Amino acid sequence: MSSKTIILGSSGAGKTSLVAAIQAAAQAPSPDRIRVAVIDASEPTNLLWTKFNSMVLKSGACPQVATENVQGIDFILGVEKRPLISLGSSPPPTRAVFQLLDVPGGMVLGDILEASEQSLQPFQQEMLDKILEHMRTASSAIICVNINESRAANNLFIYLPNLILRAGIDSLRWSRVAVILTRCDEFVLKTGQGAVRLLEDQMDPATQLFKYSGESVWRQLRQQMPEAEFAVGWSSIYGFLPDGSANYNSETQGLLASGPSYDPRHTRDNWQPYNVLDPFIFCATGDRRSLKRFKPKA
Ligand SMILES: Nc1nc2c(ncn2[C@@H]2O[C@H](COP(=O)(O)OP(=O)(O)OP(=O)(O)O)[C@@H](O)[C@H]2O)c(=O)[nH]1
Ligand SMILES: [Mg+2]
Repeated sequence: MSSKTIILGSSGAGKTSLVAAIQAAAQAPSPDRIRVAVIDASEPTNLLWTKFNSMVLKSGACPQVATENVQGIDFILGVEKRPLISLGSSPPPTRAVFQLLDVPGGMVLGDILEASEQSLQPFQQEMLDKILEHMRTASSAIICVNINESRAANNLFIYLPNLILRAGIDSLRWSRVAVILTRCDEFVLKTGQGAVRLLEDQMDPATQLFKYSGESVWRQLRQQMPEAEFAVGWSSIYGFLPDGSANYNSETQGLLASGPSYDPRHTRDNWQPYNVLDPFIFCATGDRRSLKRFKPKA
């Protein structure tokens, strides 16, 4: 199974963070019968993961600098579905091969798409060409939306139709589109212990998404890719504590325990990224896990 995937989203939507948290998420206990392990990763991908994990352990926070160039993230996950009742040996894990392209949201969904072709710097043109090529050959897309930002700040919805047009209306072959409402810890921070329950039981992610994006952008995508499956869900790299409250401290902009008396043991015991693997598993296998299917009206 393989998934060539493009990750899109405005600057600060949390694309790079989502990708950086994959290894930590794979090491955390699985919430359902699917167990995921990293089998292999390219050198730059390993470096991204190692830096991210050690930064979270050392300081309890993981600020990312804005991505400046397109970055290939390549890895293989082993995805194993444990049987309900174990009868001897379980089937071997399925290998899911990922070739992702992380994109600098600020530069692409803004400066580059606004400029005329003639005025693009050579490095910008090269970047745009790489992105369009990856979009054309990808089998799926992950679209990150920072659910805490106002609609105006989510430039994505202004520029996505233009980007798709440039890739070529008939040349996209995405069979799966995962829309991820990122930074959901901040979104329900004030709810305290009921935060996770509020997200999972009382908030429909598709309804929240449409409040930001409207439906027309998804309608357009669906018309171009009638076979594609669309799914939407929440994610958080900081995650939630066992009592259901967000493991996030808005003052330090890190894990709840970050700050002057930070103790890495707290992170080791409590840090569990939330739904971070789900878009990747969905893109590679079609298993939606926490994601909900949504059908933009045709
Ligand atoms: N609270 C919270 N903050 C997050 C989360 N994910 C990312 N962030 C923060 O959001 C900021 C932006 O994250 P990035 O991953 O750099 O965003 P990006 O989409 O890659 O942005 P560009 O590279 O500029 O396109 C960083 O400071 C992250 O620490 C999350 O799940 N929860
Ligand atoms: Mg980035």
